Amino acid sequence: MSDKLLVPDIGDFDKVEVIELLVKVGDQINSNDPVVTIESDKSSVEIPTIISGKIESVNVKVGDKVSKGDLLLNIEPLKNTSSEKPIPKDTESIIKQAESVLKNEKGEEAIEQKPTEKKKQSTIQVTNNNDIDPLETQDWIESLSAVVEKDGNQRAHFLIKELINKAYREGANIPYTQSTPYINTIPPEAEVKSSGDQNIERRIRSLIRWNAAAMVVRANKKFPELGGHIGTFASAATLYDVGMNHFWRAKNNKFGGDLIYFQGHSAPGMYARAYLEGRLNEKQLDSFRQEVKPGGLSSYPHPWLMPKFWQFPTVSMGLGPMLAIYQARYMKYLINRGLIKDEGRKVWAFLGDGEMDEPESLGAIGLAAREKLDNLIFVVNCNLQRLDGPVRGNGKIIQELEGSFRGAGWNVIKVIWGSYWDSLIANDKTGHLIKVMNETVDGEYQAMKARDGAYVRERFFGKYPETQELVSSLSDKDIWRLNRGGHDPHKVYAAYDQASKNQGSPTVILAKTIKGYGMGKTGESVNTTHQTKKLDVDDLLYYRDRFDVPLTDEQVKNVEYFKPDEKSLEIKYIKEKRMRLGGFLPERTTYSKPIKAPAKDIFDFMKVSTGEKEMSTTMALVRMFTNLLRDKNVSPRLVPIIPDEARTFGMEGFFQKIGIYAHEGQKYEPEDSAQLSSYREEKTGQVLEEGINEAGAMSSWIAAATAYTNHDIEMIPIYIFYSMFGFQRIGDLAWAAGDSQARGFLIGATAGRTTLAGEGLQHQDGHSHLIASTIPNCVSYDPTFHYELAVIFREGLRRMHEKNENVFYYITTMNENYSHPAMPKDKNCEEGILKGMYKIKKFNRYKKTKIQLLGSGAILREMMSAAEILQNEYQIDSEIWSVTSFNELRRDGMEVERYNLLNPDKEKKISFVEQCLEKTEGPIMAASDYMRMNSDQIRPYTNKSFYSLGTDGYGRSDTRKNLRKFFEVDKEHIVAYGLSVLAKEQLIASKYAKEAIKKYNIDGSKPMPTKL
Ligand SMILES: Cc1ncc(C[n+]2csc(CCOP(=O)(O)OP(=O)(O)O)c2C)c(N)n1
Ligand SMILES: [Mg+2]
Repeated sequence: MSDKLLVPDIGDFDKVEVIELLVKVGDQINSNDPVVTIESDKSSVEIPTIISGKIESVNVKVGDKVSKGDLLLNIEPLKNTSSEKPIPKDTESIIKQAESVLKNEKGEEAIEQKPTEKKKQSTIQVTNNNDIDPLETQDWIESLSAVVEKDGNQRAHFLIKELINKAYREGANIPYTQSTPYINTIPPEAEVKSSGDQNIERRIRSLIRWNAAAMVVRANKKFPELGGHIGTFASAATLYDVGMNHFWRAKNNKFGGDLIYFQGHSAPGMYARAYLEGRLNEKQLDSFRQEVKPGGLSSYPHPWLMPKFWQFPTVSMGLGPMLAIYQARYMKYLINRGLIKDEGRKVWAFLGDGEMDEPESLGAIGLAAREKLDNLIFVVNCNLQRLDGPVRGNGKIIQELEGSFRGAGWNVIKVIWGSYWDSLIANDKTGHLIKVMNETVDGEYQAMKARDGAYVRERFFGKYPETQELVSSLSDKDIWRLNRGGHDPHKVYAAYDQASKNQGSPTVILAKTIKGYGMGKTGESVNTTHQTKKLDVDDLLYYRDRFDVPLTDEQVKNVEYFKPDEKSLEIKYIKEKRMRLGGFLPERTTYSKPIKAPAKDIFDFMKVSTGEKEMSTTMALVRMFTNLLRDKNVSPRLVPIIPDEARTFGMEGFFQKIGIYAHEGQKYEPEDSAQLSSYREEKTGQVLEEGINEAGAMSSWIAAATAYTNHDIEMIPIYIFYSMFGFQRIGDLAWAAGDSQARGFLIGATAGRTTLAGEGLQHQDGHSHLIASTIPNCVSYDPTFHYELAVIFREGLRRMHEKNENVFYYITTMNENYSHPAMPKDKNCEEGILKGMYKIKKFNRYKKTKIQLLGSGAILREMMSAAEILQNEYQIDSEIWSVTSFNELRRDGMEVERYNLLNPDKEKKISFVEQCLEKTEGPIMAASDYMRMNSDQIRPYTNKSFYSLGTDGYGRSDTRKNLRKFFEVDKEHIVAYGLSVLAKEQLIASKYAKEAIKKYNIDGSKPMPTKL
């Protein structure tokens, strides 16, 4: 007896066309193998079998329309499996998960709560003036201390939580606080000590500080216009040094390497270290910010300019934090999909406290906590200043950030006070010191570090008699020496150690530092520090003395670099530390293997006519993806990235087919589990379904598009977005992608100003191609027909992922349904598609008057219709060119023009535009669904008369027909304008144009759409 495979629940669709049979009679098939592809007017989906066995009969053929319950196949089932009903996949995974949870729960029960080690009695006491019953308070505090001592922190935490819950239930309105007192999170007794030689490390750090400052000062002396920053790195030197000496592991043949996002403005410090390490020489340091000649050092981290050094562009503030979060997330994605090993690698991101005001900086912290990114560590250098002044003069940035990060679920480590404060805090029996610490605002903290010890005594310790007393035995110099946590290598080490070991959540280290640390009167903690790039001789002498740099006065005056002998302890130490950590950082290398581009025949179905069948280019693209998923080389590397728009683009079939990535799998049975396109989340899922978050999706795309260097695995990310919410929304990230040498596809779907009919002003894109054209390594196309898309996409795969060219593709697709012709047989067609234009049709009946019509994307078809009218009604011949990329044509034109200007004596080269058009007759009229500027781009590269039509102005909702009329890119306007152009060129009488304007009811008094 055979089993019947029926059409499953396909959602809201009925009578859906079978477009492909993937099996035949006699084939042996296994559960989940796709058997047919069906296609509605919006999307195409493969139907998998749920029965394993041999196919006895195929009961449908291509072109049939099927609905739920229709018979697809008769299958002779495999023995043993026939009687067992297959458990639907979702249910199976839910059962597995439930079982694992049960196991976990048991495991957790079995874990005994270890009481924490006995600690010194807490020194933090409440000194609240509003305390109406201090004795009662004391009772409660003592009870709590007893619990901590006897049963440990966990128990104390539990009791406090219960108390708060109880109070809420009783109706008490308890103010919610997300911040802890203004002291270090790690108490001194819990600090893990560094094994490093602190003396040598200090000497090394001092040299790095000096050389970094010298580099900026020297560049500025040579060319005062060059700029540079000293104050940022001066504040962060210890934060970097501890990481470099003890924590950050480089990539080598045994380990994938930690990924470090360096704060952009601290670049001089990284160069100064590379100099001591022998990676850069003095000549290179002297070419800081002089990059026009090869070998210069870029102002900030730019992989494009220093491709063997920098890994991540960070200087557009706010992008680094976001990119780092998605980088860490993508690392887990690759691990969970089994594409890379889990080696415990970390992503570290260094950020400025001012930078945290960028909405992007905090925008994705929720995701990091939700996805338990314990491979992620943020270090926020809280020097309390940004460019103009204090970050939070009237408040406390560390406390504010602590609240935000704790609220989001991060592990927060505050590193506020250095070791010199330890004994003072321990002796603060009354709690007044902590009270002053809590009460003092950042503006005051900053001002104190711009003054001296006496000032601090008066303004800080002088606030209460108790704190005054606490420092009575300290000299002003001692008080001045009381250091901030971020400058204390012991405190920084302990924080990094704890952060590295933290599990289950991301960590943020909030390190308090001083901007311009060590720069003295000119730079330390003063509002102008950020832009200080000149230091006079006195400042330099002060800086030398402050850090004991072994240079003579004369050498200081000459602002000489200092590098100890290769055999010196310092150089040996610095190198040995890095060798133990696997190599130098930062360093950008690539060992990924190319992916073989799929055979051409995988795209063959897109080169034949669709006949009567109408489809959009978005749908053609989705069909193409489905086919690509059958290519064994390409399939596992595809990373579809969709910000909550899969259904809009007809991509919901991917949910079942390749699953949605979810680090916890799927803990619920989805509402639509019985349906073919059910919302299937899985730990090994392939689709990145990012939610309504274009910036996050773009960050994911960048992580995937640079996996070839950061993870040594070539991936093919395809981020498909509403074109209007693409480049316009995430333009700066796209720029960073170019800098990062990203390789992958960006798809601007529902593109064009008139193609997306009913959505209106906010949705209709008429300029994304222009923005794309600003990125030098972004290759962009606006194809009309499915074969154009196929040729472009395959070439993209070949260039980027097989030949490893550092370019990325932006392709627009539309949601307008029409039939697609077969690919022209002309052997030059493919070349033309890729270079930007090819002749698609010719009208040559009358051989009197001719016009060249250049149409792009959605408007090409209007051009083709207009050409027919021109021939049939006006006896005008024409040649129609499909322009797949004005951007690419312009690039070619610019290059050719430049060559000709530079080589006036040589034979002239001819631009591709001119190659196509030079021998043609008649003026040129070009149009696209974008602003006129799009087609105007090629105007300079032909000597012929050139006219542009386009969709300048704000979009609005209406039918496609009305919109095209409004923007004057419909066939009627093209005819009328075409006749006008011919009249202007004196090729026909003007009356024809006038008549056409009248005939088509074109209102000449209507204002330009830009004014409406
Ligand atoms: C998006 C963006 N806006 C503005 C700037 C210009 N800028 C460079 S550094 C800086 C101040 C940085 O302050 P902070 O983040 O606190 O870093 P710090 O130098 O204090 O460590 C500004 C405004 C920039 N680089 N990027
Ligand atoms: Mg700052």
